[in-house]
Amino acid sequence: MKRNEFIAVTLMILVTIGTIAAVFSYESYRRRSAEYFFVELIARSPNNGNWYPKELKVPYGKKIKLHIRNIETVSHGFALPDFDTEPSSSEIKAGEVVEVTFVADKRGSFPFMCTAWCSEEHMQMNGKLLVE
Ligand SMILES: [Cu+2]
Repeated sequence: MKRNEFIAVTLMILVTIGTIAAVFSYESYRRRSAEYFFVELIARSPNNGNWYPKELKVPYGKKIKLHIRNIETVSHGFALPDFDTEPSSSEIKAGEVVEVTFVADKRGSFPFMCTAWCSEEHMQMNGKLLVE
């Protein structure tokens, strides 16, 4: 085999192995993130539309990852008292996103609410989590 041929064959083998390795590592990364059911939640004061969506539907038995985005200029908070969330309660500063995880290990309808005094209508800033 000529030297150039040898180099070309070696390169082809390396590229093939590299591609296969990349596909497998991407697959395993994808599977790991699929362990979680992702939910986006937007925090707004009641006079500005309230939580969006106000009813969150999640599948029973799954690990849930909530991304809560505060699109306002005041701080909000989040609590879901019927579940063992991590963290147990959060402050969501103006413009920030926080991540809350928990296992949806109970079926039914459960309240979530704002835990920061954000406006006169603060007490109405609540929503429902539906686990089905
Ligand atoms: Cu609030």
